[in-house]
Amino acid sequence: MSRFAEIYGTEPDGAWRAPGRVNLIGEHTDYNDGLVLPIALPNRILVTASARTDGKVAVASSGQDGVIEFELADLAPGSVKDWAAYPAGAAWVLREAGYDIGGANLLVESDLPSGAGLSSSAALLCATAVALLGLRGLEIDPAEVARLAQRAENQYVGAPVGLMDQMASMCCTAGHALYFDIRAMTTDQIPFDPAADGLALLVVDVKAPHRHVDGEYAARRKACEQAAAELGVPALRSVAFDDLDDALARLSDDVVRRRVRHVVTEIRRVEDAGALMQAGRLRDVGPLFTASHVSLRDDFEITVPELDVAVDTALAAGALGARMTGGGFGGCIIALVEASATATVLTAIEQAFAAHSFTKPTSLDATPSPGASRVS
Ligand code: GAF
Repeated sequence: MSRFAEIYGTEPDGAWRAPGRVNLIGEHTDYNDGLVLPIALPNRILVTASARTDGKVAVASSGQDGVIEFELADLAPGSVKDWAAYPAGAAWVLREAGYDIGGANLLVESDLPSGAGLSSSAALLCATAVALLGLRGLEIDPAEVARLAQRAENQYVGAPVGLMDQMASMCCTAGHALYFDIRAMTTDQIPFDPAADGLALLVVDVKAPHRHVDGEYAARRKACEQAAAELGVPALRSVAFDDLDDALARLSDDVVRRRVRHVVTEIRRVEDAGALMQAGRLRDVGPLFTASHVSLRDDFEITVPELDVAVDTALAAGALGARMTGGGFGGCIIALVEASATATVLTAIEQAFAAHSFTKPTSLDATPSPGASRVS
């Protein structure tokens, strides 16, 4: 008997997956109406589901004991806590948006490491949303699902995240990076196949305990919004790279000035990286990764020693470029390396971590993978 049938006493009607992501470049730019360039990972959240008609949703997780059940009609922001807040938030937002989702039994499984900054929260929201819609035969624009998932995370869970992770989970395609312009709400699929150029993209989970992540993320977002207000623009995207010095001179606070410098230069780096990748010059993207890390470390101040040691060691061992990826304060680094240097760089990072008495890092398969879909 399947695990689903053991829990719910019935076979599922289907299963839906939504992947995690790694962002190549464009960090903390999404909530500034900027540009991002993520890929989806092979690792995903899988939601197996059967329909119910009694207005109730039950959720179970292969990683947790027990079943949590709630009435759709009773859902209100924050009404379900802990991990089940994400599936509850997906159900809440679909209902708010007017979708008749009836009720469901859900089983959540994951091979996405949580706490590694690979966006397992967005993947859980997206996988639940496509499952709840799919059970009713409803197919809506993937970008719309992403927007709804972001709304659920902002309003139901209470995390002030941008739109990158949900868009990556919904809209990425195999073999491509997603060049997403948040202000224009346009996407381009840029071919991304490091192996074809004799290269490899390493993703290393530095296993750093997340420290104050939520509060620090909200503080960075607030500083950016305050700066935009001070400069009289709707979002920092409106500050042109060529006008950066003028804009910085108009800001009174040195910390805010550095936050702005990160955002404006990072948006320019995404433009440059996208153009280089389109031109087939992937090797030349390496220095942009490194410049992004320096900016995140010195101007945005969201790195931790594990991230800095991993990046510095990768570069010293011959990486073409390396940077922290994701929200910061832990998570993963990415490094662009000659394929032949993969083992050398990974070993160097492991040795450096041992020398610093850091937890042993792990590496992940970074094959650019497709966005959310029904699997059975
Ligand atoms: C987190 C957020 F969820 C994203 O929206 C984005 O801001 C990212 O941090 C930083 O680029 O993953």
